[in-house]
Amino acid sequence: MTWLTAFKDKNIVVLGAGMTGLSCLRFLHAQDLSFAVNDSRPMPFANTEEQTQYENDYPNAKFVFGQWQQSLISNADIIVASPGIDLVNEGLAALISKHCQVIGDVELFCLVNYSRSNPMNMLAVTGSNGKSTVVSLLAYLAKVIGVNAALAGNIGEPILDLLQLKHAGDAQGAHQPDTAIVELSSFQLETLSSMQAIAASVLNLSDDHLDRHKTLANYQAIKQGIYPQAKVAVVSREDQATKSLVAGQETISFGLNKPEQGHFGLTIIDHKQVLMFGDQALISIDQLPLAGMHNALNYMAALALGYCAGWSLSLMTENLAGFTGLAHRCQRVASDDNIQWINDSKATNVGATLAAISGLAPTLTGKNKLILIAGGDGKGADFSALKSILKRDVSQLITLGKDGAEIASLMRDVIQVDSLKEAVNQAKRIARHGDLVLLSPACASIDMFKNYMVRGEQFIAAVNAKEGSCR
Ligand code: UMA
Ligand code: ADP
Repeated sequence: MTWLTAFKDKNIVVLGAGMTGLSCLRFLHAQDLSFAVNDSRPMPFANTEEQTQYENDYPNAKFVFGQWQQSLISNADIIVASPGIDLVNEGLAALISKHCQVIGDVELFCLVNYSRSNPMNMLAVTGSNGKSTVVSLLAYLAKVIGVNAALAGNIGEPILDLLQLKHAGDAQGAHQPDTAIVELSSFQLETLSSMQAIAASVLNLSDDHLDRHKTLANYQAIKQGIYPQAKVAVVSREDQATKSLVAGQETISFGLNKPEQGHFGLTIIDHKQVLMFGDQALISIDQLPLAGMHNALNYMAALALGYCAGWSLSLMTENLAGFTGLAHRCQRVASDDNIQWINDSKATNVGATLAAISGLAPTLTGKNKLILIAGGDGKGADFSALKSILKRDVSQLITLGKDGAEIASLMRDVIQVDSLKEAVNQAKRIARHGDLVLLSPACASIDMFKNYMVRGEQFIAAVNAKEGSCR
């Protein structure tokens, strides 16, 4: 039975009308399937005109907005749930029949992809931090070395759109991606079971999304669910929690020490830290633009995944330096005040902020200070892991947002403010030439901003604004 036969004449309900839901809508419509789209927001579209346009363009879709429709959900044979919808906390799990198949968009992609005679290869990346950096680096390497790959998943590109690309390719004879480079969140992994990736990696693991997953053990188990769906596990020697529990699975590791044959690591040659593959020296990390040991690990993870896909290690290494990183991840903000302003707005959990501080503090010389701006929505995280590094490396902490006070309780003489602009102005007041001001919130932005990009942009705007002063 093909996936399409299994979907024909079934009650299909798509939950959520965001990026994922709309990609499902486009995909199911292209297959001539009928379905409903249910979103609890009264108006998930930009306006009523847009909604009318959708209703006209997709007559086989029934739109139900403003509440979860119980009868729709309890009568569903197949539910395609958007990753951001917490089925348990939203009370939906209790409504769903035990005969209903609950899948995510990535699972639907896999059902379709692997039923084709020439499926796309998949390289899959998860972890608490570094996912977007690693998949973007992989996509960059694929492009420069001539591999026909496309980026998808949690990075903001719904994966079903790759299949549509493939359809369009079929029709028009255009190039289709051979490889899907997929960033997977824990939310997406919860509804995924049919992936057959060439290689997959859990990059690292630290507290995140505990408001939904409740315990670190549960979050870890969900992340670990990526390995049974991959041929090779790419694991970090720096983090036991990333190791594959699949018996006998082929494994390639990466870490900050000298590697064994067939693994990636670091060693010192002529006083320089050099990336190694077994005993083969690849490149010294001072030639690479992404600084910090966390990025050395990211480079190795990307090389290991590309290597599993059969990409030339020497070509990848030659081109590593061409990737200059993503915005809002430890990015320097141009300023003419001799203060180093660093925008790490994407640090939405404790692990990312720890990596930023431990990467940047050693670069300060003499009496120069590190001033940290942190706070926002902590998603239920335990911030206590920050306590010792705050004491060791941070001279002044400025906090804001929903969980700002909790972070402030970790240290003395904290300045607590109500806005990012005020935080920057306080930093301007305190900072002296050569000091470093780091926005690395350890929290999501949604309590105060539309998203982390807007938070980062407001930080840059406040840094460039003329009010406030530095001595
Ligand atoms: N919705 C409800 N009720 C709810 C929650 C959501 O009706 O209780 C509806 C919203 O009204 C909205 C839709 O669901 O219309 C949104 O669905 P969604 O939250 O799953 O978001 P999408 O727009 O589909 O985007 C998702 C990922 N978002 C989340 O997992 C929260 C995107 O990752 C991803 O890029 C996209 O699918 C394509 O794969 C973003 C993200 O923030 C970047 N991810 C989290 C992270 O990285 O920390 C996990
Ligand atoms: P993700 O997609 O997993 O959120 P990003 O690449 O967007 O990861 O980076 C998110 C945050 O994590 C940024 O603040 C970045 O500086 C930090 N970061 C990147 N790689 C790592 C890593 N390997 N370990 C810890 N923090 C990291």
